[in-house]
Amino acid sequence: MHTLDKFYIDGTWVSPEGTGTMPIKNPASNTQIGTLSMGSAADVDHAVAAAKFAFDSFSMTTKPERLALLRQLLDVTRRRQGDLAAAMTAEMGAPATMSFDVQAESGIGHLVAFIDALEALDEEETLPNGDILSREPIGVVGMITPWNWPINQIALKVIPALATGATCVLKPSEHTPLSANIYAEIVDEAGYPAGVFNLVHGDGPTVGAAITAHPDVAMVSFTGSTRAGVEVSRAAAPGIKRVTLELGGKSANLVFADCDLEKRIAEGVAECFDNTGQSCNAPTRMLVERPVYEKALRLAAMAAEAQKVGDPAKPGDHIGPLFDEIQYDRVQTMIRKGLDEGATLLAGGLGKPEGLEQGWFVRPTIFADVSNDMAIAREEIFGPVLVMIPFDTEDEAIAIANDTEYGLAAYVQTGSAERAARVSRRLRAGVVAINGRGSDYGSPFGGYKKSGIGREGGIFGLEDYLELKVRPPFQA
Ligand code: TXE
Repeated sequence: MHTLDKFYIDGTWVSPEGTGTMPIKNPASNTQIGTLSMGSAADVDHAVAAAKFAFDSFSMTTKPERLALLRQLLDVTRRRQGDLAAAMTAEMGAPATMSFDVQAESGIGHLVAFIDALEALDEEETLPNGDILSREPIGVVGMITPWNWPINQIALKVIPALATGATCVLKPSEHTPLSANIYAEIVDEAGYPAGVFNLVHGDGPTVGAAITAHPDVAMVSFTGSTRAGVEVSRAAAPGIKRVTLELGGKSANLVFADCDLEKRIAEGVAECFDNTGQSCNAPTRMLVERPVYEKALRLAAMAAEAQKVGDPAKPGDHIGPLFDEIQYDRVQTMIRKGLDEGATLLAGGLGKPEGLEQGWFVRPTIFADVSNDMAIAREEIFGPVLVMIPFDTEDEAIAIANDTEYGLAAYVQTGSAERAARVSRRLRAGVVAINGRGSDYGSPFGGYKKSGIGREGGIFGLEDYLELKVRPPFQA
């Protein structure tokens, strides 16, 4: 049993002012594995005061000093990769192998890319007009992260603050506090000055809202639902804070007849089911060119059949459960909607897979003959549910792909380099993957339209945390 009854504030673990608690649950067994103390606005005040005080000196550190600290952070993160992975498996059901190789590894991959980006960043330069431009850390940054990629999201927010000389208050998802606590231990061991990084646990309406509205918080970086993203934007507006948002998606995967169909369909299905479908950039709408549509349905059904679901504590390439009962109910409701809307069920369906009745496991599901105006094609389901839609022309495929309120990612499968470039240019999405290859650590991640504001990762991720200042060249 884990008892998380301390917050990391001002370089030390302190008892919270808040008095509430919440169970920490394992989604595979639906059993309680710990208890989390929930913070209050007073805890946020304490953490922000520490971050504000620390900003005075941390913002004046040199790039070599910050690079040295980041390299220490890298050493400790590498050493604790297994602990991070085990925590995420326990608290949100990421399968052991994937949790280590991808979920926990993201804390290392992003860090290496941020070190490269900081090395390349010009903190001061002379503009063509002779004025001097400097890039300075923005101040205290409030960070609110979700439960689906816990360390990935924490890394994308905390590291650019540490890299630029900003200070921060992190509120991780109340559902994934174990990995967040380990991350705080990592930052502590790396030797950051007190107050540079602070961790306050709690729920969105209490702690999240207090961070967002706090007058001494200069910027809020949020990842989560579009609903909460709107609330964060509203609450931050009176303080004229900078707000970056990474929200939902309903990303299209455009499959053209000239691609390696067997491979691309199998991979497209697996990518949609990865992390049990709980990824903002999951390719959840597969658009298939009509002449190969029937064959694609057969291949997709085979891929769904081959998708193993199982105990996340065991190594292997299976997927685990959804992360909690609310998410399970949401996914069941959407599958029911798909059936009611008249889509053809190609694989999976309602209920739990056989033998996995205890946890929040779902059946990997595919709907065929979907039209893009059905709810299952428009709403983010956040479970292993794929919809397949046929198209006749390239123009039609692009129109369907862009006919969504989101714009995070898009996927293109084609044997033609010209088509890949032509189609990518017309897709209204921040990240385009081609033939199974996505972008690497250090590339900007973020979306168009209701998928968000700003970009995370690498040099563009650093820029979000910087203010620009100009002054003339000195003349006596
Ligand atoms: O998210 P919430 P939920 C989507 C996905 C999922 C749905 C709901 O479709 O099914 O959102 O998930 C904090 N002020 N995504 O309800 O509530 C909250 O405490 C400040 C996509 O779990 O948005 C947590 O730390 N903060 C997404 C974080 O927001 C608030 C990842 C996310 O929780 C707040 C997660 C408020 N008013 C869900 N309300 C992605 N982009 O990948 C909540 N929070």
